[in-house]
Amino acid sequence: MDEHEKYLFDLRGYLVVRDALTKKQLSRLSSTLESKRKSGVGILGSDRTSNNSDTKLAWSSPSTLEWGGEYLNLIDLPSLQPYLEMLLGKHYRLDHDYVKIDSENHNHLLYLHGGGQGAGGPTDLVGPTDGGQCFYRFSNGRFFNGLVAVAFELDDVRPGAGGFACVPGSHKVNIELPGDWKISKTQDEIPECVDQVAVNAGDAIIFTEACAHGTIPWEGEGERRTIFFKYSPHAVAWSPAYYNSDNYPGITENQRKLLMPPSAFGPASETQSIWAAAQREQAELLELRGKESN
Ligand SMILES: O=C(O)CCC(=O)C(=O)O
Repeated sequence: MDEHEKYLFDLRGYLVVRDALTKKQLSRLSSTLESKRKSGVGILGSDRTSNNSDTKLAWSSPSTLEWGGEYLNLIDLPSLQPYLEMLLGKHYRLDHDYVKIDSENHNHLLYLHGGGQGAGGPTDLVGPTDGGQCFYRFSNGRFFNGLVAVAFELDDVRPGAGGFACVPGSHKVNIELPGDWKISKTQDEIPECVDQVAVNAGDAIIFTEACAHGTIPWEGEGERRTIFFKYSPHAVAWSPAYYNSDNYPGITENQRKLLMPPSAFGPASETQSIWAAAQREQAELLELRGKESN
């Protein structure tokens, strides 16, 4: 992350990393997604507030990581790692991931959410309290972010088409976003302070969830397919559920670290044995519950 990028991220709350994905990665991610859609998979990953089962609450949210291959490579993509480390600190973790499709048929409202210092207000979509988990600040020469999103774009998003939008600079604002600016049903209703961010397929938008942002109703051709991977510092979680790295055979040691649940130590070597013990205990508990119910 060079000096210009640091300046722009601090100024605006987001950055576009051009060609974050190679052509090969883009094509593999896209074809896996299409084959999943064809096979009728309903939920394309999740923000981990939805679960597959009642018995394994912490570890059962759907994830695009279950699709393997290039989706696993997104966990610690080399083109993004330096940015994430600069924005989140050395030890950070993947909090949740999902795919979102914008098209004529999925024509979302622009619902601006987030906002620095809890400026989204008490009913903010990013958290029902004050949005405090999605903090942003820059002090002592470094960035602090509660949740950093990476939006991998699989399609071109032309100016005026729709897609990611934000109120640049709002990650530092101290006043709640005016209520009548939060929701726009059509592009004509969008307040002037909102910027639409045009991108090419393969680009990634990195943004802090502290920046008031949302999706502009789609008026482009075809679809906008976006894969979101969202990261937090090691001790912070947005999602109430977390990953079980054992679900993804073949992942690297570094990827395993990034899937660790939140803790004060994060994926430091001291914590690995505690996490392994917690996993063993969970497995034992589930086995006992299984025996009880038989
Ligand atoms: O469509 C987008 O890029 C914005 C998504 C969004 O609002 C979010 O990730 O919280």
